[in-house]
This record gives sequence, C-alpha cells and structure tokens, in this order.
Amino acid sequence: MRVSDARVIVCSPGRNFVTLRVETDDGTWGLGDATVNGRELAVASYLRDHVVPLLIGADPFATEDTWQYLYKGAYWRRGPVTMAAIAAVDVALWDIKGKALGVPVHQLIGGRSREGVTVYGHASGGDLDEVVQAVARYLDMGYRAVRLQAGVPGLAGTYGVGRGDLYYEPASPGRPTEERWSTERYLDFVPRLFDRARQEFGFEVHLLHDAHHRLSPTEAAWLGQRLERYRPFWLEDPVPAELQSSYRHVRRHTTTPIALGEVFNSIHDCEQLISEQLIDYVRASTVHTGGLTHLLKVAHLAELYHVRTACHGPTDVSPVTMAAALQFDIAVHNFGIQEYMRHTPETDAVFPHAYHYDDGMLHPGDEPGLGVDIDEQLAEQYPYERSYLPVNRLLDGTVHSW
Ligand code: EZ4
Ligand code: CO
Repeated sequence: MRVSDARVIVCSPGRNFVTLRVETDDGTWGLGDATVNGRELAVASYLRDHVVPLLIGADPFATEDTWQYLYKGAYWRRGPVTMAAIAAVDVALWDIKGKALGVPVHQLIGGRSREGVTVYGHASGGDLDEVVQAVARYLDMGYRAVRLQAGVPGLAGTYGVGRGDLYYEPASPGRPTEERWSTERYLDFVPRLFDRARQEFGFEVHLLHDAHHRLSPTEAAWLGQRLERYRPFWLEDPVPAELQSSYRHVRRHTTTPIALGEVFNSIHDCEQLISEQLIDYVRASTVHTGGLTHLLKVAHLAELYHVRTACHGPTDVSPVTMAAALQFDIAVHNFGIQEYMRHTPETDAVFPHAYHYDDGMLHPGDEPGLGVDIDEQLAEQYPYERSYLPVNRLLDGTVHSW
C-alpha cells in the first residue's frame, strides 16, 4: 500500500480549520488536523507547497519513518507551523493504519486503559453569579470537572470568558480586538471566584482555572498559595514557559497543581519542566505537538516523572484532533483529564464523528482508525475567513500576553 494523493482542505464552519486528507492506492484514506488558530494559511501552504509532493509513494504504515523524514528532512526544526504540518500527516497515517487493520487507533497504541475519558467544560460569566449558573449547567450535564473563568471587576473584557450558551470562543473577523489588563485586579479577584464556587458546590467537583500566560513567577506563586485552600484541580499556564527554569520559583512556593503546554510544539519545550517535576499536567495536543507519534513520546517521558497528560481541546482544534486526542487518552496510562469545548453544530456537521459525550466522559467509539470524517461538499460552503482572537495590553498600553 502506498500514498497516492493528499489534499489540504481549508474551511470555516464557525471558525477556521485546516485539514489534510491522505489517500492510498487501495482507496483507504485518513485525516489529519493542521489548524493553528490565527495562522491557518501558513500551515496550509507548508503542507501544499512542501509536504504533499514528498508524501506521494510513501508507505502509510511507516509512521515513525515518515515523521523523522519530515522533521529531520526539513532541516528547520520545530515551531508551530512545521509541527502542525507534520502532525497532520502523522495523524492521517495512523487513521489509515487503523482502517487498513480494521481497528480503532487506540488498539495500536496500548489498547484501552480506562472506561472513558473524563473531560472538563468551560464555565464562564461576566460576574460571579453568572459563573455559578454556568457551573450548575455543566453539573446538570454530568460534568465532574469545570474550568472557572469570570470577568474581572474593573476590566472591560477578559479573553477566556466565553460568549454564548456553550461558552464558545469564536475569533472575530478583521484585525484583532484589543483588551486591557490589570494583574492587580485579577489577583484580587480569582481567590474570591474560587471561594464562591466552593461555597456553592462544595469539594466534590473539580475546579480548574486558566491564567493564560499573564503572570510573572512571583505573581503565580502568590496566586497558587491563595488558591490552595480551595483545592483547585489545577492552575493552567500561569507564566509563559519559554524559560522552563522559571517554574522552579512557582513550584517552591505553592502546592497548587500546575498545568502547562497548549502552546508547546515539541518534547524539548517541556523536557526540563517534566524531568525536574515542575508541572503536574502537560497540555500538549496531537495537532500542535507533532502528532500521535511525538505526543506518545511526551506522554512516556511524563509517566516517568509523575506528570499526567491533559490534551488541549478548544474549539479551534477540529473534531479530527478531538478524535485523535480521545484515542490517545483512552490508551495512555498517565492520562489526567481532557479539555472539551463543544464545537458548533455547523462544525460537527462538516466533521461527522464516532466519539460521543456521556455523563462527564467522552468515548472515542470503536470505528476503525480515528472515527472521524469530513463532508467536503459541505465544507466548501464555509470558505476561509481571516479571524483572530484578541490581543491584550496593560492599562498603560504595554502589550501583554492574552
Ligand atoms: O485560548 O485555543 O485552555 N484552553 C485555552 C484555549 C486557547 C485557544 C487559543 O487559540 O486556553 O481556549
Ligand atoms: Co489554556
């Protein structure tokens, strides 16, 4: 069996997605997601112009060799564009391999390690009362873990506080909107958010929070300490992690669990964080961290150091990535939790899938391969639309992480 064709499909059913469809000479096909939110067309070009021509004739079962060929062969290593492109190929080949053998991908990477994949949802609101209502809705749907994000008093808008019924975070067309940020107001507010949620819901439900890279190590340590009494499941991305050693300071001062890594694209982005046990959860995803082949190496390294996996699962990764994440989550021993932001009905219609939600868990299903398809005719009705999430500035106008 050989790869006979591959094409890149860019569509926007509610938000932009880049999908790679790989075909073999016996008619088997597989899908990979290559979406990098806000920089989608760069990956589409990387694939169309530089990867697809190299794939024709490849052995689709040789996932490791193809990964190394694309990684080492490019000479220019790592980075989100390169790694998302390699990921799309890798995941599509795993999909093909599963279909050719008639088994779901999780059977190729260890088989089932658990009954289902525990997920967390995004509860957010403009103020504390709204967040409490949102948490209650998630608990009614059976969720056992909920991420809390709320508007900070005194700030006009905060990224991560979603809009709409299921707290979808669509990017906006045109130039990014700009938000204003005050770390002081935020630090004052987050312990009150957790205090209120624990008063309302007790300690049964897992509560999570995402600081989205907006803090310094000292600020993160301060917040982690203040949150300990509320026993958060985790504090996510408190500090940008380019300088991995900066987490030593955070770790020394708080026992609040730390989750990092939705922007990681290589095992080298977290090697020190994992091997020095500076984090508790690694949030790397199949799409942004080089596919299943590479993410399995991250998971196996993490297992040695008591770090668990928690794949990124926002709506800006497509159902192809969600399907791949669930195949991974059900199989790896050191799985922790899976983020689950529901896609819109438009997105779900373009990407019909076997995975399904039931009582706080997602289940990958037993379809051969990943268990996800793309309706290309429907996808054509949703052309690409240039869109961005907001950028952020401090009150004095200085650009800040959003
Ligand atoms: O902001 O995927 O934990 N989840 C998140 C996401 C990210 C988006 C950025 O594209 O922080 O919602
Ligand atoms: Co996040």
